[in-house]
Amino acid sequence: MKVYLDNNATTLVDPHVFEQMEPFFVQKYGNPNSLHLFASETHQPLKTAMEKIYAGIHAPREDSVVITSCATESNNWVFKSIYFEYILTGRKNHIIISEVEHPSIISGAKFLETLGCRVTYLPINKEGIIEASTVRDYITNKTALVSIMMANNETGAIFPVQEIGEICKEFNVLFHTDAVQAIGKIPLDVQSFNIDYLTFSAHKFHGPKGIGALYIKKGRELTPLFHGGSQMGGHRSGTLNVAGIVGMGKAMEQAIDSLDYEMCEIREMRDAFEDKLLKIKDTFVVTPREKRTPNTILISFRGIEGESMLWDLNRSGIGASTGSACASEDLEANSVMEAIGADDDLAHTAIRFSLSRYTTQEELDYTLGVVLEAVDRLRAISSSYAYAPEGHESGLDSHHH
Ligand code: C6P
Repeated sequence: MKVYLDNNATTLVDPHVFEQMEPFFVQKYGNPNSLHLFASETHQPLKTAMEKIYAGIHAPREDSVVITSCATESNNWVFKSIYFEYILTGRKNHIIISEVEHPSIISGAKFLETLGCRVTYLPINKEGIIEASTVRDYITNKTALVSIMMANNETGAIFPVQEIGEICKEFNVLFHTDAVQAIGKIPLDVQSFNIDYLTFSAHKFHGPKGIGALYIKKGRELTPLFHGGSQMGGHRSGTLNVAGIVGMGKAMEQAIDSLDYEMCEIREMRDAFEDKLLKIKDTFVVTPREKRTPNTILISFRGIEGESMLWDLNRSGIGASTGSACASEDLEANSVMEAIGADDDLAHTAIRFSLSRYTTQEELDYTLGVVLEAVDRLRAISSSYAYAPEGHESGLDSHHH
């Protein structure tokens, strides 16, 4: 049996999405900016797709949704533009992010530091969540941008973005949120959340890879990252990825349509699976489940290196991860576990299971069996488990009490 439980890394392209994209490769391949019939036949499908994308995030018509190649590009664009508009000109010199943002934000912030920008990395609390009040504590009149993700990719922790948006509005500071892990999992509304910029990526919600977007509120212009032709109103030049946009539109529509299923059925399946995993001795989950996206579990098995567990799972056809896919080759401790102050042993033992609307009960039952066997096998040969102090269930005691 093959079981895919790494849906926070990427998702399968929904067959309906694929079906809608297909004509735009071999049949309707015109460049939308050309002046002939091959171009015109792409116009209506593009318009329909854009309408679905606007509707999905509740963006009013007057705001912009600029198509990019992925969330990484959208995030980079915001940071580099802030540099050109505020830091370079000397108007401001400070940005605030959380210490558990995706690498496409953290690396962007670190790059700005080399250019003279001051960066505050907000800590998460012991539940793995940013407290909105900490944003208020660190805003100064030199703060150009606050960038806090809507939901964390590793734990699924949902951050209080609405409250943070209000604080930013009160202090007249621009607010960006990386909503990559939120679309299709929790309700999202750019208007009531006071968001200036919002990032997302189609492949996280059953759309294709290589297409994403940045929402930009009216009046909050950005310096383009790509200068060139007049595509996307000159905000982001380059020939449009027609198939990708059509696919992202359909995927967004379906993500919104299946939100209830995600919030009820997937959540129930996730919770039941998690209950069974937590029955295993010396297991530990950071964020309470009601404060998480419905599909995600980050669980630590004391004494078992995350990579060893992945190996055993993989041998049995199960795909999971130790955290963010793009950080998984470095064998470092899980970044969220480190941020909450978990001891070194525990920080290396996290496994992320992320479900999707395609996940079945049968797959979870099978996975549970494999996990149980792996825990027995790996703990039997684990020296760190043999010597683990009695009663140190979470590994957090020394840091938080
Ligand atoms: N996170 C994960 O395994 P791209 O690759 O550009 O489409 O998306 C990047 C990205 C940005 N923000 C967040 C919150 C994300 O989770 C991701 C992708 C994957 O967690 C791959 S590293």
